[in-house]
Amino acid sequence: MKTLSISLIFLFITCTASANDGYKLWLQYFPFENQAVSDYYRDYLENINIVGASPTIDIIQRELEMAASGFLNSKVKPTFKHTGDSNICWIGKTDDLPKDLKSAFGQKVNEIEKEGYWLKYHLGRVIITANSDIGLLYGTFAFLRSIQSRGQLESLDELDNPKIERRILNHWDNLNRTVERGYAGFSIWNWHRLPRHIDQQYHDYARANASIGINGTSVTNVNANALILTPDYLSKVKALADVFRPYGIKVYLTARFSSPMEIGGLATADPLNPDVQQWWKEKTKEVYDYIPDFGGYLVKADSEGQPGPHNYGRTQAEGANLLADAVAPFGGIVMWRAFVYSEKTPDDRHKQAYNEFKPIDGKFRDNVIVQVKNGAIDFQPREPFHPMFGAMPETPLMMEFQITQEYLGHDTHLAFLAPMYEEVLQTDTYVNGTGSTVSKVVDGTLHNYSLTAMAGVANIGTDRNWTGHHFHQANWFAFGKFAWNPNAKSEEIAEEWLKLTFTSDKTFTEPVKAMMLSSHEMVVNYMTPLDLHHIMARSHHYGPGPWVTGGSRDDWTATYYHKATEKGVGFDRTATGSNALGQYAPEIQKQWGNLNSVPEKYLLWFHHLPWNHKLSSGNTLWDGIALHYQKGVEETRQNLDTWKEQVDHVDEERYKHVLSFLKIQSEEAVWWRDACLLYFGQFSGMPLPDGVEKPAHDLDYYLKLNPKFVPGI
Ligand code: BDP
Repeated sequence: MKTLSISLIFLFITCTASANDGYKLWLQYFPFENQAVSDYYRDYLENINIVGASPTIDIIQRELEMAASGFLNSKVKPTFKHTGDSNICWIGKTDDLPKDLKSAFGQKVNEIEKEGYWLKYHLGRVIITANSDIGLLYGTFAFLRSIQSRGQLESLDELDNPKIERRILNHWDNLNRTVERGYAGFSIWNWHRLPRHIDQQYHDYARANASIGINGTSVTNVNANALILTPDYLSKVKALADVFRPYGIKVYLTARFSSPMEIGGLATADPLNPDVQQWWKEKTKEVYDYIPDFGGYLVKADSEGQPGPHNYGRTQAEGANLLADAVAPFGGIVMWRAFVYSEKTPDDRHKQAYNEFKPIDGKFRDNVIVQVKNGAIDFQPREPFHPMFGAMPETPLMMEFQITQEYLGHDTHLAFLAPMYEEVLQTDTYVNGTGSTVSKVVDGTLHNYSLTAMAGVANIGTDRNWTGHHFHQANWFAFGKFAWNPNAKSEEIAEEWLKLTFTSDKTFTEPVKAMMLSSHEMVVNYMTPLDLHHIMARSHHYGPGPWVTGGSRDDWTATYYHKATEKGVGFDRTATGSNALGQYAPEIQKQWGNLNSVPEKYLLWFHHLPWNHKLSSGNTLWDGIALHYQKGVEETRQNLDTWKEQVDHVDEERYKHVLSFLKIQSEEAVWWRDACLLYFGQFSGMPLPDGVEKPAHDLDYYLKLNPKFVPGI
């Protein structure tokens, strides 16, 4: 048996010199770095037996061909057999397992679920088995990942099932191809050319998603346009669905609640009106005529100007059930967003969704799942988990993460979001006693939800590398990993992504992984330390705007959230304030409500404190804030140094691209620090502590900065 000398391979650098625009994402399949490595894997890539025939099996075969030609740097195609069991790489469904494997594998194959797979080394052979073609595709990608990261094949024994049933990207893409909160160019959906032109990118998109287990995509903005439900557009959506199907990806659409009026000619969209109900039933049947496996509707209602059941004095459940009844005969679902808050700001925005949804827990149809953002405000750099998680035992809840960086510096600021996702998922809600983590709510185990799902607001656009910043590919990748397994670990994700995308060389992966893992906290440091929040510039949210006040809505201003005065700063959400804290379990109320036990990372989210309040470090609150800003700035500089040290490990194109973005980030961290400290300093009246650099300009300078045409709105 051949074994791989791992130590050997780290001596070699895989991806220097040649240009790489990043289009291939984490599916680079770099050539093997030397003969020994090539000899070790070659047989497994060249002699493959795939049992079965289907469009998905064809995709598996193509993927293996691509991988082999990449790894082996040759045009020689692997030999595929579709019968027999002689080859050393065997891919086939559990029912087709050859006798010897069946008896060797025994009962364990029964642990493989619908979309799961088992990747196993057995007596010199690599076996990929599953119960569905999609499971085989996932297993094939797992196999290729293990080769890409130069794993030992002998130790392969990966039986993996997704813990969440629906793993969905949400595109906030408009029909005119702008992307709301999108910073990587325009929408990749070219509606004008569809359905007659099918761009190769649609296949590449599906392939990338399938490689990380994503099995759904909602292709249109939640601020929905009813036109998407007209025949013209449905034929375009059908064309996309046809491309995505063999990759195991279902299409979902956002439904505008007022569609019956806008495209149906009705006078009302009241969910209890029989004509409205009939309209949705017929419209939905039409959708299924185009797309027989259509996933269902995603709805933003009664929020930020979107129409909804409130317009008719109905509840969110009545609104959701209207659509749920329409999709039910076809097996569809409704993802009803909980991002509902009033135009009138009657109460702390933090409390509004919970107050609206909690009383209607259990009132939704079985095929409705309520889609809840990770936090109660809006995708801030750090938010405590949304109090709805754990509070709705009778209604399936799904997680909505934002992958695109609306509030985290847009595409030029490196922020690896996995630690942020992990932090939320691993927080204990305490609703069913200790250990009731958010992840257990979302994977359905805590309340036995029959439906489980996770959504990620995509960061994908027409930029050649898909995501603007090369490192933000890692956030798409990480989302896929958490959707598959909400207990995934950021560190493993970062390491795997780096190996697949750049190189397995530890002199590269170790420092760069450390840079990634600390990058989210770094952004929190220079933007919103100690959980200040929503202090970004108005509307486009690019750059600092702690001074934003007035205008159409109070809860879209910074002053509403930080409440800075000479007396102090922060939002009192304890019982003496808005008591949003009261929406959490008693254990959390006790811990987060008490200044001695509240984690400092949530301090100003829940407490309004005087500037001279003593932090655990012994610093005053003012000094603490200032030092965090300074630390964030220093970390961006450190990252520049770390990256410069990688010059020999990365192809020139990506090296320079990342370097230039890191420079922008470092400059903008200074902008954030100086603008915020000058602004808050007016209230604290305290000097900057030692170690914090003096701002280069006065506050007026920052107030007047007014970047034009910021993307994403
Ligand atoms: C906010 C965005 C806005 C979205 C909204 C939503 O600013 O563009 O439409 O969330 O999630 O984060 O519906």
